[in-house]
Amino acid sequence: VSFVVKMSDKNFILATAGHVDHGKSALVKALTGTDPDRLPEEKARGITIDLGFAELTLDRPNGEKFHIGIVDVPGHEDFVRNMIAGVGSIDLALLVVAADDGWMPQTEEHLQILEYLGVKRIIVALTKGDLGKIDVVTAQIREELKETSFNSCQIVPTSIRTGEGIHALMDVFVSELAQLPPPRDFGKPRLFVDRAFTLRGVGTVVTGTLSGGILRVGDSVFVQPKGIVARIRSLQTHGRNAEMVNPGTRTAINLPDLQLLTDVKRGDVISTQSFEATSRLDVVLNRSPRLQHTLPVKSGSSTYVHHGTTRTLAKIILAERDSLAPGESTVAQLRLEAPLLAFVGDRLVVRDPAGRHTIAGAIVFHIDSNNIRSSKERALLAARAVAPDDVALAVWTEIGQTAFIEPSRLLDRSRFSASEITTALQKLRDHREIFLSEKVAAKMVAWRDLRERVARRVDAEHKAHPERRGLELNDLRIELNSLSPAVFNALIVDLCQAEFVRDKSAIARRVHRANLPPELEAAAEKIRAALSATPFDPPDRKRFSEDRNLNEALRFLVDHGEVIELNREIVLLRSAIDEMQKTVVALLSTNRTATASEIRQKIGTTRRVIIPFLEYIDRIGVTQREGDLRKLRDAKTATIARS
Ligand SMILES: Nc1nc2c(ncn2[C@@H]2O[C@H](COP(=O)(O)OP(=O)(O)O)[C@@H](O)[C@H]2O)c(=O)[nH]1
Ligand SMILES: [Mg+2]
Repeated sequence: VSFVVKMSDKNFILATAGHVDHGKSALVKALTGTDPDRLPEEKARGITIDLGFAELTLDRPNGEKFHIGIVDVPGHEDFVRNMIAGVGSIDLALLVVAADDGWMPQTEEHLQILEYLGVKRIIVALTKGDLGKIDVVTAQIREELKETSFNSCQIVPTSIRTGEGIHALMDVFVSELAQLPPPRDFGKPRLFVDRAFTLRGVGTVVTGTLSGGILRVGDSVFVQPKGIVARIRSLQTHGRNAEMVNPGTRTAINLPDLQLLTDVKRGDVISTQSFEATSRLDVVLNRSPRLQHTLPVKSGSSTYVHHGTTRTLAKIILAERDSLAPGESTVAQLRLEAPLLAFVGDRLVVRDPAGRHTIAGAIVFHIDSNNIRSSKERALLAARAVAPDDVALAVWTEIGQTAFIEPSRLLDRSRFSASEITTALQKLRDHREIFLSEKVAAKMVAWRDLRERVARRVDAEHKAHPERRGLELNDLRIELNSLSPAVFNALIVDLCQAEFVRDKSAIARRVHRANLPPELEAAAEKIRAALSATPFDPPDRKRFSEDRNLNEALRFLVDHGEVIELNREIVLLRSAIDEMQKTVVALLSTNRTATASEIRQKIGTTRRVIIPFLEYIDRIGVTQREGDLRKLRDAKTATIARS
């Protein structure tokens, strides 16, 4: 059978939910022809233990196709952990309630889990319709869902015995999926591994539901949280090879470089970027009002935190209270025993430390929570949990709590794309809320403070040293050593857009003109006199560094180009250098080449001076060294010199 996936096709993931024995797996088989119970133990016991998978392709009246990856979950209370792993990145849930049994404990628990995970839409299949009581149970389900966001969901009676409702259910799938946006692609694919196995001749294969972005054959991937690198040799979706796989697709990845279990196992995350895993998460923790007769969750208590297909023990620290009762929500920090690759906006399920009851849900609003400084900042960030799709809010609050940040790293671990974040940053810049350059984003108030601090410092330098060209950048860098080089450079560039200029290694007010104060004028005269007495063989520079005034005056003369520093010992008047250079050019224009000693004699200087001098004119591009000889660097210089 040739199978072509068209652009107009859409991929979605649907998962079952509901109490054990209510007919979930049988319904998946009736819908798809695939028995999702694949393990021998499942067949023997007639019960789903682990996740099962099937595929359903449905046509829309408009010719579009929906490819639905189905995840069948276990209903038994012992396997809720597996159930949570199956419903982590789904678009639609099929809540199964048997007509002969009605609403049962895991119907309830699964419903709460779906709510905690932010599932937006469900369909109820009222199974075993052949066993009666459809009206009664429909009324019961309506009553149970009354206070939830699913209160107007469709309830479809089905029976695998009579075939009733199977096609009606498919029609409802189509009408529901037609209303859903396609699974989000924000350029950060994550595949939460739900199976990892080895195939003979193929090697290690992992499977999972792909979310957040696209995977392609040949991609380098990271196995998180360990960060092991591997390459995708091939990709499959529902048994068919694919060059690339879209989000919302059941995906099998062949990663032959990896060793099963040591390198990769269920619960790991495959990503294409080397994101860091984190052990501390700031979350809004909420407890369903449906939880009755349960004890409050106490601050400091141990719990299981479920994320994607993994779970880890975690301590819950409530931010503003000692305990949390059903129906309440609060800001909390999760201190995880093992790091997770979590994104801002991710949803978590919290269970008791024995793994028997689901006690809360959580929305991650900040990762690496060590950075948060005050409870005020925490509250500001927590607003994200209320509006998880608000990229402007996310960006603004992130900037608010990081002094200076590289734009490409801002909210990299979030459910927003790089371009959404860039657009939000540019808007903030246009409104003058932030300073933004290629390498730095910062709150405008913080940036202005920094700019003013440097301005004051430059002004002080001008006042203290009017003879200097400005404040040495190296000195400033040391004073501002808490800034990263990128921030420092951005700051200097920004200052030099307006009132400031860079003058070699210093920064100065644009209007600043260095001048010698009267007390240094005499010292400068002394230096000029000493240097011009023997212009080609000047006194050692040390003579000018004994005295503070001489030192300052010399620095001024060097800054202004009146004196040239050949090295630590030798300084010459520019007029002397010019004359020496003219002599060299004239000599080399006629002779083409000359030795250092010939040049020295022609100029009438000493060995001490000639070598640093020649190196200097080499450096500035007048001459060029060839073994023991010097020649002019280019013919043009020679021509100009001759003419
Ligand atoms: N009479 C009747 N039995 C059903 C129907 N659907 C499922 N069953 C039976 O209910 C039992 C449990 O079904 P299963 O699919 O394993 O339930 P699950 O635990 O929810 O996956 C099996 O013996 C099925 O044959 C139905 O529509 N009518
Ligand atoms: Mg089952």
